[in-house]
Order: sequence, then C-alpha cells, then structure tokens
Amino acid sequence: MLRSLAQSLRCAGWRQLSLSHVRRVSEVPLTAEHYNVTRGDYAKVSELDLQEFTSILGSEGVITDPHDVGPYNVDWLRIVRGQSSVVLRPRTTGQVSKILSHCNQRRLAVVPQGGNTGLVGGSNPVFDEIVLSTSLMNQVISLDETAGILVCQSGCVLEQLDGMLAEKGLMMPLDLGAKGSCQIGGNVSTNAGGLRLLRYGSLRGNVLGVEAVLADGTVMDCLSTMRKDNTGYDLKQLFVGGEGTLGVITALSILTPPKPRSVNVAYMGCNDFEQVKRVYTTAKRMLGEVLSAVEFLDSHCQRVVEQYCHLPNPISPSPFYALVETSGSNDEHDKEKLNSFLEYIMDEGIIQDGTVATDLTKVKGLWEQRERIAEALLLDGVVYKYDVSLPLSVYYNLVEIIRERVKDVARCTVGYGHVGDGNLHLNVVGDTHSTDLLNLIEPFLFDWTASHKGSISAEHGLGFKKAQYIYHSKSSIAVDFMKNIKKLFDSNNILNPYKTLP
Ligand code: FAD
Ligand code: 2HG
Ligand code: ZN
Repeated sequence: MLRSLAQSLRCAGWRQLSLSHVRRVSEVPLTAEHYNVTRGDYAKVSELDLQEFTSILGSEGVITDPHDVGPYNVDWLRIVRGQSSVVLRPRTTGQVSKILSHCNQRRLAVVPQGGNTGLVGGSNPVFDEIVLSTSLMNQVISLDETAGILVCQSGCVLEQLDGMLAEKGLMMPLDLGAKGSCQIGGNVSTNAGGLRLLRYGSLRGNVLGVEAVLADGTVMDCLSTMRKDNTGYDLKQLFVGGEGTLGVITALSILTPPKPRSVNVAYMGCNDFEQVKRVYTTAKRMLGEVLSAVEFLDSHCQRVVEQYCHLPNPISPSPFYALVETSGSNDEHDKEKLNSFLEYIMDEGIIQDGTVATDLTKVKGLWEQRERIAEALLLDGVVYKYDVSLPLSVYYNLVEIIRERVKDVARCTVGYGHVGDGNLHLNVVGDTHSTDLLNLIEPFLFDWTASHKGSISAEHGLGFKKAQYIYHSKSSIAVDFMKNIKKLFDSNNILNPYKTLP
C-alpha cells in the first residue's frame, strides 16, 4: 500500500535522517519558472466562475483555501508545482459535463486529477489550470459476478476495488505499488502497467468500456460491457493512455479475473543480469499457465529498501534479485511446479540463494522488497526517474552505461522493474538538483533507448516531463495525427495543456 510521505518518513526513522532531500511543498520550484514555460492564452478564474462552479457542485465541491489547494499543485515526487487556486470535486458525470461546458466557453484550462500518484507531472497544473479531482466519483455502478465485469466511477481507489472484489472471489487485473492512493480512472488514463501485466495483459485489453466527458461538455458514452464489440473504430482506446488530454473519464467497465486460490512467491539471488534473464526464460517454460509476475532489482535497490524502509534482506546479499510469482487454483499442483522450477535453477547454478513464501503475510513481505523501491529512493535523495522498454539483450546495459557516465556526480544509479515485460526502471539519485547531472543523462538516455528500438516511456506516460521527447518513440506523421485528434476532441486546447504533445 502506498503510504503517505509522513508515514514513509516515520518508517525510515526520519528523525535520524537528513531531511534535506525530501522537499516541503513550498520548496518545490514552480514548474512554469523552472522549465521556462509560456502560459497559453487562457482566461483566469473570476468570482463569477466560482459562483457558477458553486451552483453546479455546492460549496463543498469547490476548494479555494490555498492551504487545501496546495497538495493538488504538487506531484508525488515533488518535482513539479503548479499555481492553481481552485480544485473542483464533482460527484456525477452530469456535473463534470456542466463544469467543462462552462470552462470551454470561458476558455479556462483544466487538469484532471485522480490519486495524484503519476510520475511524469501529468496530473498537476503548470500555471493556474483548474484542478478537476475525481476523488468523490467513487461509486461502484454494477458488478456482473458471472462474467466478471465491473462498472464503476473513475475515482474508485484501486486497492478498495480489489478489496471489494476479493469478497466475491474476483480481483482487479492490475496491481501497482501506488494501489492505496491511485484511482482506476488515473490507471486507465495512464494505461498503467504494474506488477501483473505479464499474466493479465494491458488495460487496453481489460477495459471494455469508457464513459468520458469531452472538453465542450459532450458525454461520450462508450461504456460497453461486452467482451466483443466490433462496431467500427474503438474510440475508448483514445482515452486509455490519453493522460487527460482528450476527455475526463467518468466511468468505465473492466474485466475482473477470478482471484487465485493459491499464490506463491520465490525471491532469488543472482550473480549477474544474464542469470536474471535465465530465471525469466526458465520460469516461462516451467511455470507456464501459473506464472503471474517476474520482477527484478539490483543490489543498490535492496540497499535503499533496507536502509529507509527497514526491510531486511530475506536472503544472502547478491548483485541481483529476481522475484517470481505463481497464481493458480490448485495449491498442491502450483507448489509442485514451483519446487521443480527452483530445483532446476539451483542445480543449474542460475541462482545462488532463494526463499519461497506460500502464506499471505510472507508473500506480501517479499513483494515489499520490490514494491517499496520508489518510496525508499525518494528518501535517499533527489531522484531522476526513467521508465523505458528495451529488448532484454541490452536491457541492463543501459543501467551500467548511465552509472559510468554519472559516477562522479550521482549518489547512485539503480535498475529494477518489470523484466518479464521488458520494462526497465532506471533511477539516478543525486544529492541535490544538478543541471550537470541531468545533462549527463538527457538526452543521451532517450537517444540510446530509441537507437535500440525501445520506448522512452513504457508505462508512466509522457505527462509534462517527457512530452518533448515523444519523437524518440513516435514518427512525426504519428505525432501530427495525434495533434489532429487533439484538435477534434478539444478545439480550444483546455484539457491538460502542456502535457503529452510537444
Ligand atoms: P493521477 O496521477 O492523478 O493522473 C495521472 C494522469 O492521468 C494525469 O495526466 C491526469 O490528468 C490523468 N487523469 C487522472 N484521472 C483521470 C480521469 N478520470 N480522466 C482523464 N484523465 C485522468 N505506474 C505504472 O504504470 N506501473 C507501476 O507499477 C507503478 N507503480 C507506482 C508505484 C508508486 C509508489 C507510485 C507513486 C507510482 C506508481 N506508478 C506506476 C505511477 C502511477 O501510480 C500510475 O500512473 C497511476 O496509474 C496513476 O493513477 P492516479 O489516479 O494517481 O492518476
Ligand atoms: C514501479 O514499478 C513503478 O515500482 C515506479 O512503476 C517506478 O519509481 C519508478 O521508477
Ligand atoms: Zn513500474
């Protein structure tokens, strides 16, 4: 579960730590100034606008107290800070429609915000855009237990949906470290990947329908609850990964697979990344239909998780760690499969040490080693985050190359991620914000990734921070088509400006 920063700090015994790296909200530089952005030609929120919003939402749906608005302006990483003075909290699709219709007529810019756990600055204003928070849109609309199809509002928190489904023997088809705060609408808008994409696939396949409100207030009802629907273009896909630039997702329908009865996790130590790859290929071959995750971390990640989250290493120290999870319906069968897999990789010398968890508490404990890396790194220093897809043949090379490039300036360079999906999280930690350090990483890292046919954003999206690098992963013809789609959906460019498109 994602903890609040205060809880994280407590978990890290924060009184003994130098807190110089964890910024207070007021210490985060203003995005507009720091990145030298020019404000678009938008109106400013007036008293009359506030009256209109209050008439739509009631006074409890309109937040203007600067103290309360503050957290909506800043991202989880404390890298970007906007200057919005208004947060709107609708409860219904009709209210979202009225708000956007008004904003469009007045040319007021709007940022949709879910759980605000995004890692590319997409959910925060750059200037004074109005924050449209979906936090109160948290109703389950229906659950077809036979087909395993959930329809809900977009502001439902992922972990709460998963908890509700567990009581019915079902689960959400995605899981991520931010599950305690992120919302399903935010997950769909970023097309979040997460820890079990390997098994359940991308949200592009799991989301069956989307209801979205367009910039002019039009409600686009693509809320199908059918698995099969070949009636022309699949418009809902534009909102999956649309990062709030084409419409505000208000409701969606999603497949919910059966909750596995038996879950086992193996956590293993490897001498080099070649061995991690062999763990992965062997797991695919020997665990087949019960394999649900293959993740990895390097020893630098293990060190920070131990230091800041006080999670001791469950096995002997190794340069690399691989986590393999099985999920199935027959405990005995799954354990037997996992045991033969473990015997094989031990005999072959593919792993040097390992431990297995079969009960829920221990399973969760091993997962924490992997899930809490992002939180631990935030406590270690100023984090430069990269989220790339790469062929496994060159996957970890990038970490080694960057580590060498920044060795005189950075505190540490770590690699971890969803190795089973070819998705690498490369984080560089510095003592302070440093242009020298940034210039050693960018644009080199993006060029290198593009030259190996990778993606410069595997799962976090482009948001504000990566938008200008889109051409590294998309042709100019493709970007031109994206711009035309944007114009068609939002001719006044009021929805999430400065994001996704360069
Ligand atoms: P927000 O951060 O609020 O918004 C993200 C984007 O979506 C913004 O552009 C926003 O404008 C838009 N948006 C939000 N709601 C709507 C809506 N209803 N309609 C239209 N646009 C909307 N990501 C992964 O992919 N995989 C991971 O494993 C993963 N792990 C994480 C672990 C941690 C500890 C943290 C902090 C983040 C992690 N993330 C991960 C990133 C983040 O959690 C995901 O991107 C998540 O899907 C964002 O959901 P949110 O509700 O917080 O969205
Ligand atoms: C994860 O997989 C998230 O833990 C966060 O996507 C990755 O912090 C990161 O770089
Ligand atoms: Zn991830």
